[in-house]
Amino acid sequence: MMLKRTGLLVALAALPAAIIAVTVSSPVFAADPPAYQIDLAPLNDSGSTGTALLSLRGNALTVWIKSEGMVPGQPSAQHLHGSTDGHDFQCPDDGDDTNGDGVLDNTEATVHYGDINISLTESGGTDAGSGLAVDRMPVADAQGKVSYKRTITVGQDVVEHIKDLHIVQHGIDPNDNGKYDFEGAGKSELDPKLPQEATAPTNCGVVKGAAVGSVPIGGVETGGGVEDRTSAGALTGAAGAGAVTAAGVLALARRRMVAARAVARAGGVA
Ligand SMILES: [Cu+2]
Repeated sequence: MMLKRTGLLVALAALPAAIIAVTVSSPVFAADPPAYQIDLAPLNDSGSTGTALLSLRGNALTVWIKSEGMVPGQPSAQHLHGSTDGHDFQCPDDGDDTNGDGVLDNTEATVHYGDINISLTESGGTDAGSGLAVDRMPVADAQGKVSYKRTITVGQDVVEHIKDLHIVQHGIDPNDNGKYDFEGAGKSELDPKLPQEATAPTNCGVVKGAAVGSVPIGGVETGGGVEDRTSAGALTGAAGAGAVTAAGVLALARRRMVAARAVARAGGVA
């Protein structure tokens, strides 16, 4: 037992050195920040949140997603939405429910977050045509958590416009019965054989700092740009080294989220 623990400590102690070695010896990463963080925020009053990381190694895009507040035991369709031709799409909010039926459906949301660019399936095709391949999408665990990682070969347009893409996860449960059913929100406008609950977006997130390199909206404060570069740099060092460290970044981000919520709760009581 003692020996095992010592071994683990030795391995952990060696990790920072390994990260530095990989980062320094990899000019690609030094020249081109390879990793981008996305914070997933709830849509449709779902309460679903998460953190994702996009990492580029040439044309190999690795996507990590950790999210919670998903519908337990149900598949979550998830995609990279947006455009690679310079159009600046953003996440919608619940006020974009233009038909006023109380659900922000995918068609209403697509006006804001753009079409599916890549379907984040667990196996097989990742094209837009796989967008509703729920049999190949990740399934939330009993606690409503989704954990996803996949490396996908992408086109050069995606590499060059990665900051213009964003992650959307789908699947809501407004009638709170723990499954996708037609009673909660009727039929999906995308496919009447699917419940609206299965296709409506549950969260969305844009690449952090994307506005810096994209179309500026309004007056962007100079301070914001500095902050964005700082956080991107922090990710570059850790996530560029590989899967283990990127997972660490996700874990760190989650801890920060938990800490932030704890602070918020404490503030609320005080
Ligand atoms: Cu989508």
